[in-house]
Amino acid sequence: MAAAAMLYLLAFLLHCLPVAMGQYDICKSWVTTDDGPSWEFYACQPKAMRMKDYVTVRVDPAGITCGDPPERFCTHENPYLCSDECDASNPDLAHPPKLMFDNEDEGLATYWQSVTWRRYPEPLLANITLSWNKSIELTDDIVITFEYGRPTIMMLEKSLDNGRTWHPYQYYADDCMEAFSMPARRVRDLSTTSANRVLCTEEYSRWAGSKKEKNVRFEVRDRFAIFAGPDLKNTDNLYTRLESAKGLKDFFTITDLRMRLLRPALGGTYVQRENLYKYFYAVSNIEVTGRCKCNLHANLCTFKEGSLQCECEHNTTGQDCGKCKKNFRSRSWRAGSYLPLPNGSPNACAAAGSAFGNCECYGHSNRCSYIDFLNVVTCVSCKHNTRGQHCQHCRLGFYRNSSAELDDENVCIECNCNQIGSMHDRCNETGYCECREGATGPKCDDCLPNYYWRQGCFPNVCDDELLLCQNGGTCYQNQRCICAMGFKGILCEQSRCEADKKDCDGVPSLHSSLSTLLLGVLTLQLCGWVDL
Ligand SMILES: *[C@@H]1O[C@H](CO)[C@@H](O)[C@H](O)[C@H]1NC(C)=O
Ligand SMILES: *[C@@H]1O[C@H](CO)[C@@H](O)[C@H](O)[C@H]1NC(C)=O
Ligand SMILES: *[C@@H]1O[C@H](CO)[C@@H](O)[C@H](O)[C@H]1NC(C)=O
Ligand SMILES: *[C@@H]1O[C@H](CO)[C@@H](O)[C@H](O)[C@H]1NC(C)=O
Ligand SMILES: *[C@@H]1O[C@H](CO)[C@@H](O)[C@H](O)[C@H]1NC(C)=O
Ligand SMILES: [Ca+2]
Repeated sequence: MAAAAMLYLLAFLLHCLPVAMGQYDICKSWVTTDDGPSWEFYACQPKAMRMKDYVTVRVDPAGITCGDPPERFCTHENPYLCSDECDASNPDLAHPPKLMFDNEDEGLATYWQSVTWRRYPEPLLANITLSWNKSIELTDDIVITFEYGRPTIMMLEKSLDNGRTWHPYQYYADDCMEAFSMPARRVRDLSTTSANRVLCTEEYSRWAGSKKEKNVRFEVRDRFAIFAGPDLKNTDNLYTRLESAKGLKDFFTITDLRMRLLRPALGGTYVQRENLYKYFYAVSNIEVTGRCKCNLHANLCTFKEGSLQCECEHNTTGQDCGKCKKNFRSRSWRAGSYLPLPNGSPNACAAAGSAFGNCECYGHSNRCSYIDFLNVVTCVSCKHNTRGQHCQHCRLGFYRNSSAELDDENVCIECNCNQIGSMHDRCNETGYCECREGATGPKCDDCLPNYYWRQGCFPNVCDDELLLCQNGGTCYQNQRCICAMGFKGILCEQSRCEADKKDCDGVPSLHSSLSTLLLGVLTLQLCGWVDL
């Protein structure tokens, strides 16, 4: 909360400073032109922040944190003095995950610690997952500080969709070929076309003494330096590249980070089975520096109800200012742009009926056209399956989504009428299609009672009620009777008259019903066996 107040103060101060002070710091300013005073708008972004203050953390698997039950451990420097203790129930000896994000007093490292590798040779694996529930653009290196030695193998993964999907971000190993079958590379050696390459580095995994080298980095600065020069002075070129190189901005954008710790520090030698108390992970700090992604529509980002949120300007709204405010949707939403330098383009949302003729298109079109002979302005090329002067109707074959507003991308739902069962592919306002004879259901993909489905609905030939198969025949899928030996006809109502006349004579006597008798007689007559 104090941080939020600070930000407000900072932003307030910035408003009083001239534009030239920082790049993209302010979203608008009150300027006086020949036409009088008015607002001028600019692309803007929030200040970079220490993101560890807003993170939620999860450590997996359950039971990986040391101290429950209490256990002893020792260090690579002092491998035979295993007197250190981790005890979750004693605040002085506990090492919970939150100690990766605290503010440390000078010289006193506080850290999360894992259990020791007592299950060797089963691998000692741990995941540390950081979630912000907000997209963040990295502006500086991610620095992970390990006490008692850095892992010999680990990898960094990131998510851009709040943890639904994950992607490798960087691989770390003392031997990249052996661990990941990847050649070792250094970020410093990347070029302008490979600045967003995912690589394996050996720089942070070799044993160098646990006190000397504690940090594992994800190098954001070195990647920026490819465009902005070694001292990061040429920010114009960096911003130009971020805007124009496909996928580059997204590469530095995250909502979640995951450290997959795959093998602990070994102290520069092989695993010594007789002393497994010195193998474990201990992380004292995770520094993530970045800014809220607000699509260049906000210069403030505040911590509200447990999550970071952009304070959107330019009449945009949403956590990332990712859409236009209600009544400001006369053209499609667009992110602001760093270009042209130095102030960028705000790409603000426009009110219906302003600046844009008088034509509301509910955000489904960003072009209007004047039709001279009708004297109307009409939206051109309505998207999202809409049509009409204001893109206010659904295209044929679509119907209105009753739970969506007119300016929602999902406003029109496809009818999806069954091609065979329905008359055409249009449907009514509730999505019901018009069915052919015998078909039913909203999409006409079912049959009415007494009809069966076979490339469309056909009336039953036989069933268990009115259209019974006769003479011991059985009804096959309502499509035909399978007749007993000696009978034929749609309902097996006819006797097969074969050479032996006795067979035919026998038929009527087997059945008592009059109708059967008559049918039998009829059949016999047709066959020419009986002269009436
Ligand atoms: C760590 O996360 C990965 C997915 O990113 C998963 O496959 C793996 O099982 C997890 N490991 C542990 C120890 O939870
Ligand atoms: C994530 O942020 C959104 C928008 O601020 C909020 O509605 C939601 O409750 C948050 N989810 C969690 C798990 O914090
Ligand atoms: C946003 O809408 C307000 C009216 O509510 C208007 O005064 C302001 O100029 C608009 N801002 C932009 C960037 O269009
Ligand atoms: C209807 O609109 C709502 C709101 O946008 C959306 O969540 C839902 O998926 C839409 N329904 C269909 C069937 O597309
Ligand atoms: C659409 O058709 C179905 C089935 O014929 C009917 O129940 C429904 O009332 C119709 N909806 C409208 C809005 O006409
Ligand atoms: Ca700490």
